[in-house]
Amino acid sequence: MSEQCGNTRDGGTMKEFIDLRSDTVTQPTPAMREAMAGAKVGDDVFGEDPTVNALQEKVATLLGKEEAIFVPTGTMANQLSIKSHTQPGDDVIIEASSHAYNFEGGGAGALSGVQFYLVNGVRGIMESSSIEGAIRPLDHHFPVTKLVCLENTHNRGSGSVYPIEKMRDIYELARHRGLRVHLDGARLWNAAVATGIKPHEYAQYADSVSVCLSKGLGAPMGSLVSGSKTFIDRVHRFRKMFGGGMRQAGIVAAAGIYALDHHVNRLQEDHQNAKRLAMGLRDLKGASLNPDQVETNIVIVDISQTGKTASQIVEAMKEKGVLILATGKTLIRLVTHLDVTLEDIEIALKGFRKVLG
Ligand code: TLP
Repeated sequence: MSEQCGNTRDGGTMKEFIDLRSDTVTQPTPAMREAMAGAKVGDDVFGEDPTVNALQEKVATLLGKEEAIFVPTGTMANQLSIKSHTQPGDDVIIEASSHAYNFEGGGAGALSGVQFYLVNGVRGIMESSSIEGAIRPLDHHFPVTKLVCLENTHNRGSGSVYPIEKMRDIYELARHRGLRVHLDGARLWNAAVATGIKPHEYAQYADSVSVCLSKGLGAPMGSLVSGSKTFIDRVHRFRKMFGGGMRQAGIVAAAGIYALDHHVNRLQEDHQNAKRLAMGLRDLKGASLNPDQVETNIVIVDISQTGKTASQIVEAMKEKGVLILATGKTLIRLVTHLDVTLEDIEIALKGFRKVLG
């Protein structure tokens, strides 16, 4: 049973846990549920769901792309993009701690028959020179390098933002060498809010961009892939093949439209809460992190100085009513979101003081 708890955003009911495991854990707000209940729907496999169509147009416009297509998850969005850009046997250059390489069940090998060429980045950010070194020579012994995958913000890089100049350099290199670029923009909204750089400005340096509605934006599900009309046509075909063609999906697309209209600017609040959390943790003896490196809503802390494992800290914090995630033997991850208030952060810090301090 939890010892501490905080207030919910919509009316002061006490919550059992402050959940900092991920920004995927949010509950749809009452207004979002209302938008979902009132959505006009149709069969999206026939292209007849007006709400899905409206969402797709909205996201294509926000990203400055010809078209966008609605899919159930960020994983499917990334995997469809990889499938649509490549042939079996191709090489895909990707950063070693990226989501599509580590956390998508080996999908790229299983579904697209490609292999990854790993490049080490700094907090997930790669240099164009490292990518250049990873491109295979044109020789029949080698796989064909076809695609470069970027992630902005970078999950395991503690929500780091890709500097736009680095994205531009990588995109120019890719064009010069005949490669395509896919951007995993599951949290591109966070990058845009943190920097003031518009999503379409980032998206211009990628041939395809996947974005999620179910992370910081707080929708219950849904992601989109955007790109050229020809590319999205290919994705459409593979979406059916992968089993992602949905029917009256407007019910959930409505949550996405609501989230884009109401929950983007407020991400700033999540970033401020993450910063506060990082500053509070820095002052504790057992925690090692640099708050300057917390640019958005993800805080990664090394707790090796406590002499305990991350799993032990996770259990001890649960006793204090705070849920966190172990992302390594001595690493924990904390993510701020729509259902976490500044008051919750202070309560969480109180718990950490007892557990780490
Ligand atoms: N990330 C989840 C977990 O899978 C780790 C999380 O809690 O952070 N790209 C990035 C950068 C992501 O962080 C995630 C989800 C995805 C893609 C996949 O999205 P979903 O969960 O919708 O398949």
